[in-house]
Amino acid sequence: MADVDAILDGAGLTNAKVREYVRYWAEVSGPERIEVVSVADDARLISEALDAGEILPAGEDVYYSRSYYKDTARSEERTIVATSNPADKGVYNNWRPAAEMKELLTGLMRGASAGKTMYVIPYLMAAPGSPLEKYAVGVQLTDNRAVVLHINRMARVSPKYVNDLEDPDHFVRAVHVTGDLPNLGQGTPDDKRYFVTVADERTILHFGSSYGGNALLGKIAHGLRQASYDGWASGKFLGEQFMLLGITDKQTGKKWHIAGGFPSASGKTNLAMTLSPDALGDRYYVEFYGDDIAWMWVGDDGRLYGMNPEFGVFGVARDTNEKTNPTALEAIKPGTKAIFTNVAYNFKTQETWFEGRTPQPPADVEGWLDWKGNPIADRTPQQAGEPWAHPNSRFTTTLANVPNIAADFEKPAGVPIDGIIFGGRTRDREPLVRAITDVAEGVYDGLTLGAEATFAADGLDGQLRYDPMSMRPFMSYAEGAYAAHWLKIIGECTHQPIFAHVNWFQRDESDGHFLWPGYRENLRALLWLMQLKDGEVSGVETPVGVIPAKEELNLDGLDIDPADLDVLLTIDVDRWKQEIGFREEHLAQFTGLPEEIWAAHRRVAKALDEA
Ligand code: OXD
Ligand code: MN
Repeated sequence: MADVDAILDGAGLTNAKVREYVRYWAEVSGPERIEVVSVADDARLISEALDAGEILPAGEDVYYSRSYYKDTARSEERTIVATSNPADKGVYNNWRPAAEMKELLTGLMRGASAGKTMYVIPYLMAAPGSPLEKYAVGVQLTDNRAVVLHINRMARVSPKYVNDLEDPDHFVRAVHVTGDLPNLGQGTPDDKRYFVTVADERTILHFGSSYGGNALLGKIAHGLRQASYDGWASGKFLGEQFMLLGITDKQTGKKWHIAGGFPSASGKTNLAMTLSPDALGDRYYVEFYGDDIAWMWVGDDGRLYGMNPEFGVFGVARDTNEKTNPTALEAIKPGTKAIFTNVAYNFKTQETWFEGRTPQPPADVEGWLDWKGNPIADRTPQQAGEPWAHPNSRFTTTLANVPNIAADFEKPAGVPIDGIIFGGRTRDREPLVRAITDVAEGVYDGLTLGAEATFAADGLDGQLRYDPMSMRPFMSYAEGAYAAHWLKIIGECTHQPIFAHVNWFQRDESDGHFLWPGYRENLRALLWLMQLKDGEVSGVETPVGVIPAKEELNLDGLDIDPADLDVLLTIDVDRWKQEIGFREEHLAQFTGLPEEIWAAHRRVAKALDEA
């Protein structure tokens, strides 16, 4: 291996603590070469990756990559949060002792980068100058060039972000070693993959994957698990799996910002990138800030502020089309330098395709390969119905490629948050929108967020898979302390955001059709919420929050069956009473849940009993 110091000198990486960290892990994983990355290297790295066949061209300045076929999604069972304090063990964080995990991971990583290049990627998960900048600095080490290309799109990358730190030791150490993918026993009892965040040491050790959700450490492990832990440990902020958007009413000049958590497959990216419905003309302008992560803190003016720490979007490709998400399509068009992963690819025409992109796959199958690289033309009749793209196939593109990216998305001060919304895919019970003005009830609603699961075999049909604040896979410390931290941060605001629960997925009981048209029309529910916050409408009080009076919802130009609207704006008290029982069991798992949350639960239960 070349002289590490000479390489770091050559790259202008001067932080002595970073250099020590790079030397240590280079000793462990034993790469053949070391290279320090800056975003300015992207074009060269793209061309090297093309030459090596690690990525393929997918049109002008757009690329295609395929991950190993057993390595296409996040693995929750293999993901662990480790600390030195057993009290950090929660229901969802898979807690293990730090010392045990560091030893195990060091063993797995030892010599595992032999023959490869170790890329040193100094990054920042914030706009420079952000009040949270100190928590946003990290250095990822990876032995995978395709991972580097993704990080260049998802984070701000340059040695300048780590050189002049006030405390040179205060950066996240994020080590990624891919491992020998065909020999890791994925999904077997002998699974060798470990994705560990040693949260109290701000060290991330991921071994055994090159799929973005396991390998882009700035995003998934630092941006969420580590940030959520740091926010709690410092008492200063919340790090959540939230989208963030802005709405401007051009007629009144008002601008609102809304952040919100949605469990996966609940349309978070589509909502984040939404446009105003055509029928509302050009009165409302919707701006995109982020589709997956928000860090939120209390500003000097007593308002809650938020920002998206990411620099790009790592979105699910499936079902992205002109109707569901036109802005995403713009963000991945030729010239954007976007990277597709695990979609179908035509090696003759360099086109890509995924389910839901068009109603039918391309009619002429010549040249088309499925996500595993197998020719579609060779499929047997039995294989004919198999998807062309992996259901978790992705696109990766920078925020600036999204046409309605907010003009101030890089403003270090962040933006004031007016509303916090939660929403899952729920076929009944949840109305279109219910607003919650009490903070404890809002936090309670977030903790009991869920998305519908059909565990028919277990007799749990119709129950929710609870996903507190949509953070279930990213929870880094005990849930009771997490709830207390939420109450503390929002409680410190002198101007509190309004909470709400939204549901675009209610269905008709008899024929199953969706009662609400969804997509761009969802803006109508958000506009009502902001009007409620501003005192322009008063809504209808129910035991579970305030819902719109029918005449308050702006339905201009919307073709909706009045009977469907009735159901969307009603509370099914009996279903809710049943839900209260499930919630009680869910919350009872959490140790140390603040009394305010239990009190909120009891208030809602009592109001339902009296309804
Ligand atoms: C996720 C993601 O897996 O955002 O949640 O990629
Ligand atoms: Mn996510």
